[in-house]
Amino acid sequence: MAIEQVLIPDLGGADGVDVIELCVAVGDSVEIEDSLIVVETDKASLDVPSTVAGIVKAIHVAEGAKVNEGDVCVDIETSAAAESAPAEEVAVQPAPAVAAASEEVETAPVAVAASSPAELEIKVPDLGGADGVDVIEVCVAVGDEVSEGDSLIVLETDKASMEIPAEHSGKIIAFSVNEGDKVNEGQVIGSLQVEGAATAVSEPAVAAPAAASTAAKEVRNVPVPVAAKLPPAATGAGKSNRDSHAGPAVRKLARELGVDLTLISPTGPRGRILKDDLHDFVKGAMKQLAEGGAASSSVAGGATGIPPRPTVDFAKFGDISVEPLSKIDKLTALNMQRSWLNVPHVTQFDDADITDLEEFRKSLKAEGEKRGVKVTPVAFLIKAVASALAQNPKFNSSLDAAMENRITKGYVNVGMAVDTPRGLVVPVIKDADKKGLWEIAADVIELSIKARDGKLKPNEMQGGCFTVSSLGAMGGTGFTPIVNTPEVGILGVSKAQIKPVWNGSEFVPRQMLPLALSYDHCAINGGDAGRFMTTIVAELSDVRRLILN
Ligand code: CAO
Repeated sequence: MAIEQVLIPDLGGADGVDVIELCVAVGDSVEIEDSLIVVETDKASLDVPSTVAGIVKAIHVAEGAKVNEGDVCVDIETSAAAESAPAEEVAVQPAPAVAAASEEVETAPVAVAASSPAELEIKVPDLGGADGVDVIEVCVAVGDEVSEGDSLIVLETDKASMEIPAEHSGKIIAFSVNEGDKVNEGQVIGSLQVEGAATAVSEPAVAAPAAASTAAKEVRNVPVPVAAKLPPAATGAGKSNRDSHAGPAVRKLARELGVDLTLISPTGPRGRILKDDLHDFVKGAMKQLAEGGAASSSVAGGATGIPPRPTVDFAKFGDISVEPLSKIDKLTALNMQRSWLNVPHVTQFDDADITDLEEFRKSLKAEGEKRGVKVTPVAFLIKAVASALAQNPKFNSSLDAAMENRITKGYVNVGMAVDTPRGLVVPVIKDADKKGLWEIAADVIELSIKARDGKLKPNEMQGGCFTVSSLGAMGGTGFTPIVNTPEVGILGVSKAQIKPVWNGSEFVPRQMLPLALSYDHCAINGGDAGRFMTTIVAELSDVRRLILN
């Protein structure tokens, strides 16, 4: 039997990336390049493809878990081996059956087959060092029958939420935590009566995928992420969110959108609610609103009185084609809407005289060809913005979500909006204040090529402090960009034009670059913005000063 392990690929240095979707289940046949799981950073989602064809034998990650490069993702029995075994034989088996089947017996934890009911303590698993973690949802009550993998409670730290699954199937006979309690690793939170099931007592009560117990010994040695394991299908009419089966990412989004999960029809494997289900539900609710129906009380937006987008039957007027939005487009839409609704935007305008800068830029052409780097206007813009951020730290800050603290960053990372066939992405030029013009120009080229080729790594899109959005190559005299929250400002750049400028005694032709600075008026006042914009204009208008920075 040949079992191949598919590992989490290079994530470009990103750590603790969220698993947002499992695309396969144990027993599924997969081909090379089939998506196994989907991971998501705050900027992008990436499919982890299978590197071999065969049958999924074990899944070592769970939706909501955090993974790192090199983590074991899925075990696949390669096609040759799979052909000799019917599908049923690769399905998950109870631990004792597997324990009897192979040499892994020797290394497996002690498994005790209980023929009469056994009482097991339910313990809080390894919480990755976090103490006093909030219980945000209790999913079971005394008397409930649970299956292995069903969610018992949902915990939330300031970084992530995680579901704690049942280690075994059985009946809850005691349960001692309530919503709002705080729990610690190892804390006993209840008891489970287990009938005639194996009680693998040597394993900690960690959210290990069920399939792990059926596979090779390496599986047991894999560090198990402290995170969610999704439960099997929901049954019966849901009365509260606890009865809904959804991963932490989906639950978090539902909380943010104010959506009651019990009202959503799941389409995921084993009845899981996917992010798409949530989006479809919100769209449906908005449509209902548009059609004059009662606003769904489960959608917070419905209660805010924001008029929904109209639903129009465009086909009535001629041929139409309908294409689903790309994942990037959907993420952008969500981010833009969140920013638009949460952030009081103010946009202020100015023109920078870039006549000297352009002359200087052209003079760099020959050297640029030698170095293999073209210095475009965006490189100068990033340099000017980085310098202005260093001089005006308020623009290099974010407010926390509760708007009680300002977090000022000691680094200056500038995001650059790049228009790609897949949608808008914003790679980040790190430590832009410490880089020279050539280095920034090289970063601009490298990151925009990667962006267009869909090759950006998550960490290349993270950590931005401020964004530059240049539509200069496309034309236009001005636009009002939307702040990439929680950043507090964004600079929109339009096409430079020769304009007559009064120099005190006559009009002279100067090349003027239109700039639009949008800012979050919760974090930035007009005076701050005026100073910041003046700094940028001064930097761009005096190229000697700019390149000395
Ligand atoms: N005014 C006049 N000309 C400009 C200009 C400006 N403000 N900015 C760039 N140009 C010129 C460049 O000089 C270049 O001309 P030459 O080849 O003759 O030198 C040409 O336009 C093309 O520039 P470019 O696009 O290759 O390079 P860039 O550094 O200016 O921009 C990038 C790089 C990645 C920012 C840009 O290609 C891009 O994707 N812009 C779109 C960003 C976007 O979509 N913003 C909206 C976000 S909100 O929806």
